[in-house]
Amino acid sequence: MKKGIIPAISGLLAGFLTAGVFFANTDMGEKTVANASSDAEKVYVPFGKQDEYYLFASGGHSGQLFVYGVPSMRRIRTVPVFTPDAATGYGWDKKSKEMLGGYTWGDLHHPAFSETKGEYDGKYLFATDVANNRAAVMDLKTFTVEDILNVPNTSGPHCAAFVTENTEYLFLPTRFPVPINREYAKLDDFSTKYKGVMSAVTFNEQTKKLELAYQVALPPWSYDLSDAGKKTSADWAVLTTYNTEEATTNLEINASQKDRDYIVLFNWKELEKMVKEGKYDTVNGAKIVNPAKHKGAIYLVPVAKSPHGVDVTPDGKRFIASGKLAPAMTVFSFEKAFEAIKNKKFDGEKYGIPVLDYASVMEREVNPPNALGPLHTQFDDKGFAYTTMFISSEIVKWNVETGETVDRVPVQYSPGHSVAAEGDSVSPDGKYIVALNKIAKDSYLSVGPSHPESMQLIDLTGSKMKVIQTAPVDPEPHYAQIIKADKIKTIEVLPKDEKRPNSVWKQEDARIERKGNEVHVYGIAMRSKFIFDGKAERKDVVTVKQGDKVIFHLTNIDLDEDITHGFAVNAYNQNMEIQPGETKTMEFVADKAGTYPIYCTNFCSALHQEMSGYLLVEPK
Ligand code: RUQ
Ligand code: CUA
Repeated sequence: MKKGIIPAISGLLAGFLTAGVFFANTDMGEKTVANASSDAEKVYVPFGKQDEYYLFASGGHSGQLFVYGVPSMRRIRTVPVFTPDAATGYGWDKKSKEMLGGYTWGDLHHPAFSETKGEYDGKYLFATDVANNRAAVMDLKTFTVEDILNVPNTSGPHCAAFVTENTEYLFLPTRFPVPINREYAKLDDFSTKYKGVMSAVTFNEQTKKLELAYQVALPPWSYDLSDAGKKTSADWAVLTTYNTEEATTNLEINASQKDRDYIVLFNWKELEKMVKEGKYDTVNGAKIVNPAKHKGAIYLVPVAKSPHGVDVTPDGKRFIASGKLAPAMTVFSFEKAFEAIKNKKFDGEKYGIPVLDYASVMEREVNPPNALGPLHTQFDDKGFAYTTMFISSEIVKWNVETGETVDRVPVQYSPGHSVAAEGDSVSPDGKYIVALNKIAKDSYLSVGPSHPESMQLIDLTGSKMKVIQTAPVDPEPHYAQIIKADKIKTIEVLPKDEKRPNSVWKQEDARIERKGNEVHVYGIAMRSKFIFDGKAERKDVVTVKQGDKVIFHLTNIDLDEDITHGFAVNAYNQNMEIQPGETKTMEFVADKAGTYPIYCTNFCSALHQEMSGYLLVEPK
């Protein structure tokens, strides 16, 4: 059965993987040097003009999302998602503080746009947190996070997020198997008590909430990368696995023992049906499907050991796996897989899940000469695939139909992912691809031992691929998605809504109400003052007693583009931003007596320095 699986030259390659970056590119030909004039023109976006695309890059363990313009590669925004951010006060105001749930960091991988009929629809962006098992949704009207969901029974949803063709689900398979409910269990009981839980999450556009729909108890393996099917394969999705050896220590060696791991191929429509029919166990409120008990939705496809990326072609006909420890990409056919399932071409079972016969599903193994460390594949509009080579530091362009290599371009250095314009949709644009490099080494002015990493913009429109721009990114770029700029419809000013709870729109309505030991301030921020009490002589002063809970509800009544106010309480560790037309709430206990200046942190007018007031806390 193992015949046909790419021979693993794992000892050698494993050595390259760890040592790879040191020789990366030295034997791969010339270093890319942009041609100063013609390339500069291609990336120059003159003042008054805008970039053609937005690129949303994962901020990794900063827990944030970075927004760049393409082709200029200028960073235009940092959107805090899983980590508090002083620049926007994210994590201090009531809503964001509650969403973050006490966590002070996150590890954001793999952003994914919402889709309609397989096209990015420009409405939402989803992301997951490998550090603390969360999923988030960002509203692209405001570039702010709407909801964060804590996902139970899972640890490190690296293999996410990927959305189905009409954003029915986003899936979060686990990287680290853990017992259900993360209960204590000895590592000796790994194979019986630990599970690789995959979660199906839905997003409700009305309530703007993420919800856990169901989970699947997969074998106790590590799930790495994933992709949803498209068109004829739209009901299906694929995940790569590693450590099917079930090693519990020294994974570097022990998780690479077998010649093969698997791709999990599953039908989410079928799973949805099973859940509707009650074919699940309820554990702590989560509906968990057991694939050994309820068959017909999940299959395993053998693949060369320790695969990393798996990517579905834009036409939905194939999925391509890349191997960290195999020097090749393996092309599989969905159609062949469906046939094999129909004809029960199985090669045994694992944990009750049928294993499909490799030769019946595999179409070809693609092995470009001297290309080492294939990780991820993207696509253009002409049937070409672009695979990043971590070890040989290049992007290889190849023909999906024939497997033939057509072009290759060195990048600086060690690309993990790359991202093509509209690359994960059913219709990639084919104009640009950006290499997301893990190592920038000598690319920028040195800032000491730790360097920023880099993203390199590659022009795909000429006869040869060409690097035409580079931008630092810090920390390392995990994944990114690129969307046509005109698909995103932001709002510049939040609508004046007099019925919005706690909002105040007229200065005379600003007031301070005491309820027991709670002090509620219904105030206004405007150029260039705070009004907490519209009837008081000193309208910008709040006086409370030590131990009181103070609740500020502040509305920015400047309905003007880019007039954002800040609200900070000096020496009280409180800070938030209030965007034009927005109402924000901040609450804290005034446990320190004394005199505390309040000031606006966002430069908003010539008299911004005058936008201040006082919080007076009378001693007990
Ligand atoms: S992974 S370098 Cu976090 Cu996306 Cu492949
Ligand atoms: Cu408001 Cu500065």
